[in-house]
Amino acid sequence: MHYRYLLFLLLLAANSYADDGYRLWLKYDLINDAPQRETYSRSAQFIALTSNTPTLKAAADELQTGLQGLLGKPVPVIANAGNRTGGIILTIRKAQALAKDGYQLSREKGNLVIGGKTDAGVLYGAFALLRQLQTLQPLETLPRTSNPKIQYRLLNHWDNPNGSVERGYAGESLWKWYELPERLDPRYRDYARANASLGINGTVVNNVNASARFLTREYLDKVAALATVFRPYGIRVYLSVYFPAPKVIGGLKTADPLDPEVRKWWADKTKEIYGLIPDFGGYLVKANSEGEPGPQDYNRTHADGANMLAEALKPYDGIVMWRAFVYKADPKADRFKAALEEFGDLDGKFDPKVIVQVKNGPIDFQPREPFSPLFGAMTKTPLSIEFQITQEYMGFATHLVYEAPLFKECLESDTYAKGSPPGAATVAKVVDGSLNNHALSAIAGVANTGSDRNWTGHPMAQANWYAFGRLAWDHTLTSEAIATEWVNMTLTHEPKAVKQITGLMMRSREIYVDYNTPLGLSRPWTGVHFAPEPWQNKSSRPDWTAIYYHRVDSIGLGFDRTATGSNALAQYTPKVRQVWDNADQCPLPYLLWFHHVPWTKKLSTGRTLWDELCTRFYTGADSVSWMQQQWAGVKPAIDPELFANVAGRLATQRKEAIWWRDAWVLYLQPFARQPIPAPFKKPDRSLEDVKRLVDIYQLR
Ligand code: GCW
Repeated sequence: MHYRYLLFLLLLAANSYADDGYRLWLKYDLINDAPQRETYSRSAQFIALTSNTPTLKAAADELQTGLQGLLGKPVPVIANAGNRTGGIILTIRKAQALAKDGYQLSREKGNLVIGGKTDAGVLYGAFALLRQLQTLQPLETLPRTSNPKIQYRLLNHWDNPNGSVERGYAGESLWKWYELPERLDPRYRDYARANASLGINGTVVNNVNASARFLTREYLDKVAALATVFRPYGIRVYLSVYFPAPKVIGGLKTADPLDPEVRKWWADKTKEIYGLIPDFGGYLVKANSEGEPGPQDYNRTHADGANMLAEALKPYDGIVMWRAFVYKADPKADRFKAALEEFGDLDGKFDPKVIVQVKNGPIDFQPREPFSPLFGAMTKTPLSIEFQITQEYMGFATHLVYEAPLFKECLESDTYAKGSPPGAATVAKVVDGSLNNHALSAIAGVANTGSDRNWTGHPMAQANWYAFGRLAWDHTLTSEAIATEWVNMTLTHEPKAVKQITGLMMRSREIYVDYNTPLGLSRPWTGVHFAPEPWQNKSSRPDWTAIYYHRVDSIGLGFDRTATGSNALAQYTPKVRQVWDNADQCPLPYLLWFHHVPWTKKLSTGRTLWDELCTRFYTGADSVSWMQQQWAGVKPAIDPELFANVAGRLATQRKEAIWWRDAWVLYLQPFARQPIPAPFKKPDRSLEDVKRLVDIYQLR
């Protein structure tokens, strides 16, 4: 049989396998557009490697696999292009326009050149070229230069030594601690490829609620083994540390950060780590937060703790990421204000190797939060932003919520820090270091990956990993452009279907907010965080109840954070305050974050608060049917297994959206003492029915 024919049959067979989602967006299936294939093929007759570093080899490998799949023809890797033309050249270059990790795609002397200032830059360029082809963009759009806007682009894994993942909904941990360091699961490499394809360059492999075990030699060997797999892909490993480790595993009597023996312990431990992992990235710390120990146990400050670790890292190229997620069990306090109250005075007191890592919002990864006031207030300290990719408060792995609009909403928020004009001091500009001229810049996403074959449980949740990575590289990309890319690479090229799915994704977060926490409601409390349980009023601490957050009473709903209430608004710059301070002008998405609003108050929509809430709950839940219809409409363009997976999850989402709507309206109605407005119908179950459902879901 002619080899071309055989190849064709093989590709056909490969493409007709049911899609289990394992390949993520790196699908590399044959592209269906013959002229496009032809143009690219002419420019991809060989791949020339100008040097043989592991990272350049990884780039060549990826291109070879990718092009073979996409173009349906083998592409040889050669050592030197010599005078040959019509190929791809991978090379390090010193171009002015290139920042560290940046890449340049250009056409030079009959070849396609992928240049980077570093090996990693070339690798990112190789992925960019593949993306260009996967999204069917013509080669004519070259040359192109792209530099990352943020230096440290990290995933944070909340993975435990026993294989469980805190707030993980896609199976167990990816890391098989009991097999490491001897066996390296091939999946580690695919994990690294996926991240490198986005420009993610670091991974914190263990939970911020950290076990001291990770700093023992036994576990460091395991972590070092992971690092060997990640290294060629430009990914450095980091560890979350348990602050009292010097006591727990070091046998010291104290973990006081100002104690010389403790400092020496950390210096020695750090040296040991760098001996095993020469490119170790550094430490992430959750201290004096939710019961985790920290420097305050010794009457020291967060800065004392962070600076001690920075000192230990001084001889090496590593950083400290110190989390600002802190709040005390004070019944009179407003948790919203806690982080700035503890960190504000420390601004300017951190070692240059320290980045303070701040969650996007002041409370905790709610479906919508205002941006954290720290971003506008701490100008002397580099601040990293922490987003949560895993859907702790967003329906786990059953609800389809595309998160890019949430990420963007926060990044584009204006802090008006330092009296800046509109648009000059957005959260993005604080985080990328440009506003305050910081040398360090970082962004972190709490990973949604797990041992499920498709990595993220919900197939569409892959888009959230993807979107986080793309925005970490370039926060100016639009949510829609990212969704379009992802759909093209992952689901289908059929133009109508691409448009329809992108449209569905773009509306999904707003729909979720409507049936979950509309108008600025929030719903954290201690527990599994799946369904809203607005009636939850008992806990070991007041700020771990639901009533603490929504403040319902017979007069109205919402948390007064103006001067008549907790005055949390005073933590923002005056211009920001102005936007949110007045209940008549406050944008509706944030209303109940800042105001206790009477049930009968007329809102800008013309409806009363109660009627508006009901409208949102009901239309939100109904919109899930719209999502189902949209999905049903793209069936012919989608792999059947994947189609059925998403369709099934949407049906569950619909059921739960109605349940959650019912939970809220049935709970709130006795306070509002008003009927459910037409055309909506009163739920046909009772509050007791709904509560029982929640109990069942929480049975272990
Ligand atoms: O929202 C809370 C989560 C905890 C998490 C904590 C944090 C890792 O419910 O599971 O702990 O945030 O971010 O530290």
